[in-house]
Amino acid sequence: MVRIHADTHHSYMQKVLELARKGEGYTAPNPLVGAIIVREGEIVGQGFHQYYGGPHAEILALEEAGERARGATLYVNLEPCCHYGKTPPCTKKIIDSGVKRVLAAMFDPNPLVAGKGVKELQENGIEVEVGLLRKEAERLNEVYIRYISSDRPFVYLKSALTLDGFIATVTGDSRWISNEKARLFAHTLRHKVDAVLVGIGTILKDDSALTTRLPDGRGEDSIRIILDPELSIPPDARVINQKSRKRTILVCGEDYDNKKYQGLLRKENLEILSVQLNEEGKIPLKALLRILHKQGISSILVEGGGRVNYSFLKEGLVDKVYFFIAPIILGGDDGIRVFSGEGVADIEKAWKLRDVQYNFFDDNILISAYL
Ligand code: AOF
Ligand code: ZN
Repeated sequence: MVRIHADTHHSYMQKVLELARKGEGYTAPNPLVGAIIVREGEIVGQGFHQYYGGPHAEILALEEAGERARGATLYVNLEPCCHYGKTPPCTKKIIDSGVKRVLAAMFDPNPLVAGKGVKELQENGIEVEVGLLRKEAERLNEVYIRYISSDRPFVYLKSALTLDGFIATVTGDSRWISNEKARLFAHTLRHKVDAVLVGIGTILKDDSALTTRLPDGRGEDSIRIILDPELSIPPDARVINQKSRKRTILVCGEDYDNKKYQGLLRKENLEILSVQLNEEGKIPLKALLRILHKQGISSILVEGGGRVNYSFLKEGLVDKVYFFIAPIILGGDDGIRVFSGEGVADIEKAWKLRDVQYNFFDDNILISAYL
């Protein structure tokens, strides 16, 4: 028997995670999955899940390996599936291939799989181990895990701040706080998520298009969601008039202005979602997220403004934040705060972030963290 050093297992699984990441922006609401088949120290097959509804990573790797899969080890970042979805179960293909051993980074939280995939492999004489680089694998699929095991999408919140914590001046001017490199990164976030969400204030102020703009036309647009309780969007706003493969969802209260509603309905690619407003006349966020989850939206990027940001924070609906801090000072008390509203009185009650990371984009700092 060839003994494989633990470091080697790690580096294969690392490669699996890198492969999986290539599907970012294309597989949702399905997971990011990579697979490698190793036989006597040689990679004989590899694959990753490339797009929603497409072949699973394991299948692509097995196809490449062919007969060489016999007696080999399969490395995969998610427990192989054992159910019929858009594609047939991977477990069956793995068993038929003659693979001897499967190393999976994590169990699949999908209730249709959840341990049953591993069990089936074991019952067919395949040696299975789960847990190698589990933490990294869970991070990679944080969106999928949230989506499949709760009733709301994974929520990212992104903002560009001055050194004194403002997202705009008192007049609402916010162009540009962060530098170009930081803004480019922000567009990769839009590519990554299923939907971006802003309040109507941001549209009225900036006339944002909310599309994904990366060099050479790369990157997918995401669905654009605008919280507009009183349906006050101007009919010529860019966000509801541009060409995009993805739709725009306007969320408003039930007693909208009917004439305007009818006019807007005629716009291509625009969907109006009316919901019962809460006592404060605001869109009930939890209920909205449930509706979006039902529509298959697995991740959302909240991009402000200050009041929308704070509502998400207060209701405990933010999973991860990205703050770009620019070395700019506005001064004074009157600018627009990133979380605008009445804050907490004691430090003890403050929101505390964990797993904080710092990245530098020239003179801008990106702080990313979980709540
Ligand atoms: C993927 N890609 O590489 C793996 C997945 O409808 P289906 O057939 O594509 O099945 C989706 C489920 O399959 C998904 O929720 C997860 O449980 C499992 N594994 N999915 O899209 C893959 N390995
Ligand atoms: Zn599968």
